[in-house]
Amino acid sequence: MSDYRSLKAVDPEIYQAIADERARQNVGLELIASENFVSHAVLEATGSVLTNKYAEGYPGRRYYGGCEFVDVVERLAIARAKELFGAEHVNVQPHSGTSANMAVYFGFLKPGDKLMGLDLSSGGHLTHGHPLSYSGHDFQVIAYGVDRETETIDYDAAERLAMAEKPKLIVCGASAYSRVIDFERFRAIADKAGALLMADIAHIAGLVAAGLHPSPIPYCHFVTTTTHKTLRGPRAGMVMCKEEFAKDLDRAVFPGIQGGPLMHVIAAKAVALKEALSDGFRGYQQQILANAKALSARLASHGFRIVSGGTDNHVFLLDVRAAGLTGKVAEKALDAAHITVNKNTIPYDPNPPLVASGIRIGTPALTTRGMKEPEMEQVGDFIAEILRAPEDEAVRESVSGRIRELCERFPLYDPLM
Ligand code: DSN
Repeated sequence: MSDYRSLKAVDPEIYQAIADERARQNVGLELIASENFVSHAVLEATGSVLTNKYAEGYPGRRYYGGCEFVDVVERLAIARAKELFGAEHVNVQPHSGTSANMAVYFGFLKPGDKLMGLDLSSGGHLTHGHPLSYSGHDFQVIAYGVDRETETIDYDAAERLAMAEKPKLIVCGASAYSRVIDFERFRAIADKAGALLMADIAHIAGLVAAGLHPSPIPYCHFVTTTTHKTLRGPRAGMVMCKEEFAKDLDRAVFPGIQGGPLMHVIAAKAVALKEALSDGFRGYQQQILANAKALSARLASHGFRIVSGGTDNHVFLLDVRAAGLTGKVAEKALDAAHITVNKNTIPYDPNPPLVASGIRIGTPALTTRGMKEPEMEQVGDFIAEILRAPEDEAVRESVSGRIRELCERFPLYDPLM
């Protein structure tokens, strides 16, 4: 070769965009519940020469030569995931949570089969049967929801639905749900209805790994997850299952729905899983929970309604109608002040998803920066100030300045990295 020039020299535009994004991450308050900041070690693995390697197949059974080192990587990732979650079988190749879910559907359902999942507007995910996703396109979808009063999953109604419809697969798990999910109850419903059960723990995987949310592993035939949310790994997915489904699951991932695995990302997953097995991870997850409680309580003290009255996990939904706003306006106003959240429908929302009546707030990323309850109270005050005066430039300037100072106290990535 060899072009040893730096990214800056080869492609200054991309270099600059990355530098700008690093600065944005450093100086803003990241409250998107599904985002986090990975360690330098995870970043290093993600940016490694493993990106060059084709490795279709599985360790020891590849369709390409030269796989001896990537086999080491994938075996380590699998072993660590098994140990962390207590799973019988793990496939670490899914590129994302969406492909992890797709692998289970592809492997164990036929087009037209009945799939039962949590409705998007109740906090479910697109891949749990939304009509615009492959999951809603290929399967006959039956959606369960949350109770209008408690805004928590209505297990009795879900059971009645399952008994009436007899789905082939029930999906439990959520993208915007702040309460504990009762996997044992779901298993009882699935058994009664003769269904398979899949838990999608993309959001709560770190809490489950740390023993701070009940584990779905004993109850579910399949457990899917992303690796980049509370688990704090690279952007990717993973599937766990009982041994009896292992062969069909692996075939569904490759060659069913994917080709070559992203070995650099699998290496980064292995690193993140090692971090999750290390001392300190449980404390980190405990702080995520404490921070979510502190932040939601502070916002409630400012007169905002928290959906379902609070949170048991890393996330909560804030009903912004109290400030006369929509989620869309709130997201934009907060973004302008360097507070990043996403608009989100709330249960039985009168507004469509692109407008929404709420915002979703999560604490994993700020917790990674080292922020604790006192900082959460400050952050709650910043959010309330902005939402009360979303158009006021003086307020925005003032809050942004205080956010800059706060972020400087909790540095993230080395600016020269
Ligand atoms: N987009 C993710 C989230 O924000 O929850 C789920 O795919």
